[in-house]
Amino acid sequence: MSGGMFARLVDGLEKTRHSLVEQVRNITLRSKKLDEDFFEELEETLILADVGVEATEMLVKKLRTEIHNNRVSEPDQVMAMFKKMLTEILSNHAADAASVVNAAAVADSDFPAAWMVVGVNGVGKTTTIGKLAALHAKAGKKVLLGAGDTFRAAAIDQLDIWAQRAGCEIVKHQEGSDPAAVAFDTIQAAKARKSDLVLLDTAGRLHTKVNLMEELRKVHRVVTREAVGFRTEVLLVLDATTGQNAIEQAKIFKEAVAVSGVALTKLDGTAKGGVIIAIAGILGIPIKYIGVGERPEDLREFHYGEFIEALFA
Ligand SMILES: Nc1nc2c(ncn2[C@@H]2O[C@H](COP(=O)(O)OP(=O)(O)OP(=O)(O)O)[C@@H](O)[C@H]2O)c(=O)[nH]1
Ligand SMILES: [Mg+2]
Repeated sequence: MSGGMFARLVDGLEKTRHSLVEQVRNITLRSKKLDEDFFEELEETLILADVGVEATEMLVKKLRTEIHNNRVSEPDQVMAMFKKMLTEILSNHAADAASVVNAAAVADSDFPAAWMVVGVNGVGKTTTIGKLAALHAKAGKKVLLGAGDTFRAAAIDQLDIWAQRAGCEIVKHQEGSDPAAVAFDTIQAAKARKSDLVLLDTAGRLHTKVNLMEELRKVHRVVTREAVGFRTEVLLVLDATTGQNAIEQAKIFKEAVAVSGVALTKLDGTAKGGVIIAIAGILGIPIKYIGVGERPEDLREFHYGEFIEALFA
């Protein structure tokens, strides 16, 4: 990655760096010894940074063990351990994310692929599809979009604009039509046209609305049944600004449709980026993409090493 790109990542993570890394550093600087007060303060800070209760407990427990085993007594030695631990959590589930949409590193055998993009309203599904389409079209892939959000005419138009920008094709039906039928037609078209990558948009839905989740299952069934020979994946888009709510969403979407990866958007401008630790550590869903801005190049493949370096920069 070029220096400029890394600088943008560092910029995008500024608020999360402040709420997470700098706060923890402050505690280590302030504390005179590694006593109960220290661990309590640490716990509080991690929870405030949206790491979440479960992941925080796991982290603090690990840190205690590590501190004990290594006979660490100075608070200022803790920072390096903390960094190592975050790296471990993020690497656990990222190692297998040599994903199909990793345009640079992907093996040709990973194509053709059909990706269904899901998530609650306004998290950035359509934008993420547009950015992915641009990325892959540029890498020489034949991309086909499916306008599976038939809820609003504007949603179809929005995807259409992305298709034009990326210079790729799109399958669309009228507003109000059955999204499963769009999925079916998109996959048929992909087979006929020998597309490399299908990106199927879906309508935003509240994870708490049972009938809408049922509809999503139906779309997923159509995709998995029809996309024979395609590597099918379900990309869940989560909005980092929603913090812990993203975890609740992920749990429910995961039950409904076999989520295979996460795109965490809007990390720029939020202090709640600590949620990435909870997603990787507790949910165990690989994070494949992060969004740090609205420009196409602000959607980036997630690489844990680079992410940690930018966070601790
Ligand atoms: N700052 C920032 N904005 C983003 C990012 N990703 C998406 N957005 C913005 O989020 C808004 C919603 O994006 P959409 O792609 O329309 O979201 P959606 O999930 O398709 O929404 P629905 O179809 O209504 O459910 C847009 O204004 C995007 O520009 C990001 O990484 N950073
Ligand atoms: Mg949309």
